[in-house]
Amino acid sequence: PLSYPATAADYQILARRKLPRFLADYLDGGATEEQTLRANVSGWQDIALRQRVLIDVDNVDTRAQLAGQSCSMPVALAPLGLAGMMAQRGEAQAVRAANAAEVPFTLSTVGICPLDEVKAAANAPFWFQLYMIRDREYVDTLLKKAWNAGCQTLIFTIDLPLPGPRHRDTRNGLDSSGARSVALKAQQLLSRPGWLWQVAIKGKPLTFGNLSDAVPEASNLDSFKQWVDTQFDASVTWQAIEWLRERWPGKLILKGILEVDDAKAAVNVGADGIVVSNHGGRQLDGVAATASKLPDIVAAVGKDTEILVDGGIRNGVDVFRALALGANGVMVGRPWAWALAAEGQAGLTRLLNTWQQELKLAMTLTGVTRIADISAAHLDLPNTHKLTQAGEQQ
Ligand code: HOC
Repeated sequence: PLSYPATAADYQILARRKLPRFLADYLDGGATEEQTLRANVSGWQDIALRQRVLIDVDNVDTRAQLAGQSCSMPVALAPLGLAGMMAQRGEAQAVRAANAAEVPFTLSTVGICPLDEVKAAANAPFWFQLYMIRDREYVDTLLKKAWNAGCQTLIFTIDLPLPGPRHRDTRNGLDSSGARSVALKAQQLLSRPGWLWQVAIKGKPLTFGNLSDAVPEASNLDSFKQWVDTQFDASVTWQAIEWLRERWPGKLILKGILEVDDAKAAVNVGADGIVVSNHGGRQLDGVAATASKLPDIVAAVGKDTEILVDGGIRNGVDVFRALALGANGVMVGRPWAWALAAEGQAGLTRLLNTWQQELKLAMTLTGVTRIADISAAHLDLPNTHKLTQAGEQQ
């Protein structure tokens, strides 16, 4: 049965009440005017479904495979920087919730809990996300650590040659130009949840996951953020995939593809999958919503590679919409961190269960019983965008 809180919107409100403003804004915010951030959400909402009746939908199955892993539904938790600050030992709680809901969890390079802590908390393989930081030896070590922690899927984020302009972060002093002011720090300290107070009072250091060894003064958020922001390597090209392939024996998924030509290039370099993504509207404001870019990419490369999509997906019906446009699955970002911030592991498990129920309901009322059978035929698309089946444009 459904109960309150359950939706991403419920959890966003509760998360904002609990988190210090700089963290809530870091999570919620996007680049520049946040137009793409909003467009991502409305891009899905604008797609109508076709209600069908008197079809045998007694046995609807939401199960699917993502990167060869069996899941209760084709939804994976996206990598989120600093996610582990949204709740105490946040990523460890999140991986337990993901395991309970049987969906893959992705640990970010700039997460808080280190790989071995997440491994100890997990009872299924999780995914690791990579930023190509300038120190390649460190990247090499990270890849080995991730593989040894049982990660079989690497999500390589390719749309962050440098951090996007996040004005909320600048307003809150969480940017690469300098530390938060003393007044701001005091205000933020007063609004900290209990466990962050503990950190402040007892001087127990925050750890910065897998980067702890690499970052000078890594117990300090300001210096961590400044160091990280200088580490993104804007000189990375497609050749880096070859370098990665030599070092990563598992599946390789490229995250941050928005154009057909880049999707084709990803297939050509042998990626096992792609994530159609604009980084949740956090990088180049003004690029199109992922929902509007997905169909052309599916048409161009859908048969050759696994396609995930993220950005603005807020419920199980949005998951259905993405699958109907030809995605093999979705990655969810902010909603999982909202649920984690609001209610920890239990909240995230509940959010994921709600999404599964919503996906099942969408399948039931559109008359489709298996994930693989969801197609554009279940959407009420405007004539100009009509698809005969997933990936084939008229
Ligand atoms: C302090 C770490 O994916 C984001 C992240 C990347 C930035 C890392 C900052 O905020 O979009």
